[in-house]
Amino acid sequence: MEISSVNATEAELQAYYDGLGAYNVAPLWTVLGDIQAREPVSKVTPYVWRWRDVRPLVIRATALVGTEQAERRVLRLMNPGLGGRTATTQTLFGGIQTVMPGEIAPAHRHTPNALRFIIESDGGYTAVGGERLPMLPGDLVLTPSWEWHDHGNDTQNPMIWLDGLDLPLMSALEMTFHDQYPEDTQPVTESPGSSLAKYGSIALQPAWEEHGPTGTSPLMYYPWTRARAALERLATGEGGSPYDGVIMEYTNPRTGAAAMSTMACFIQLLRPGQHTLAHRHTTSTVYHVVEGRGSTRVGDTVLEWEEKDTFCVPGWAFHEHTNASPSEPAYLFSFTDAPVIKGLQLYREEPHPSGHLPG
Ligand code: 1HN
Repeated sequence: MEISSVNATEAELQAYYDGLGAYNVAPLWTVLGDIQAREPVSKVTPYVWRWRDVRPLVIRATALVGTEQAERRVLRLMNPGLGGRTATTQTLFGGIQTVMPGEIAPAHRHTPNALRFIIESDGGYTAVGGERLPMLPGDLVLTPSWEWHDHGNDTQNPMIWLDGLDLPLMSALEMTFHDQYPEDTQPVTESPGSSLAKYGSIALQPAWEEHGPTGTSPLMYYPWTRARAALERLATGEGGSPYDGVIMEYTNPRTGAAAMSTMACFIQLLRPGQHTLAHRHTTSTVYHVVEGRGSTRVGDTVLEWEEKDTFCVPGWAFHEHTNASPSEPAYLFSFTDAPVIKGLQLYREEPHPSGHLPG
């Protein structure tokens, strides 16, 4: 037996191809090169959404639409490579949400998992599991799949935060269910601080509760004061990762696994002047600059960032970070699709062969 070779004329081939569409069939061999690329080629463009541009747009929206018109007043961070899809990377969505003084965003639940990383606020809350969780700058609040959640601003100043959702993944899976709560707000059944007291006390966990396997964290609130203190403490001793500096993951305290079933969340400190080595991995990432300024080189693109900017890095793209300040640490929050990629046993990671990207 041998590999066969048949020589049809162009006209014969074209006539054949033209006749296929009517039966909803199409040749694989004309597209196999695209389908079977040697490695993933992401359509995601590395991109920075600058706070100095986005903040005025977000504030302007508050004068134009209320939470009556916009159940969630969110500006979507649209990846320029994804052709108008509601997507910041191919699996992750980032948006900037505002809740103005006196406003509430009514209670609902949906299958997409969501996280909130607070950018500006004096207080206010997201209610989840019957508890009103605080939302101060740098805090991380989780609203996992199918949990009722409502947001409220009982302060004098705007609340602005980064929403992180697995929306593009859920749309690809056609797995979006959504439900409206019969009231604007869910009843408050837990006292302030309950989630943190129960699940956030170092490695102590309530012993009377069932510890069944759970994909999502029972802890819904990770305060900035603790995250920052943990990083600062570690930065005095540990070298951290050569690719990410001192980086810690927000975990599910019961299992040590990622905070949510589809998204992993991280906080990292880049030391003054630190220039990390380059690597790549099959997870994509949305970053938010909590403090500091610097740049992230992604392939031959340089993303310059400063405080409150949000940027994305596609999967399987080499990237390295630089903290531009000689005296101050930079703090980056990020979320990735790692639980999905790792759960499907598709995680790969490799260092750049030269250590750093050229340029
Ligand atoms: C949503 O429900 C929220 O609950 C935020 O705050 C952003 C983006 C797309 C679809 C639903 C929220 C969202 C969202």
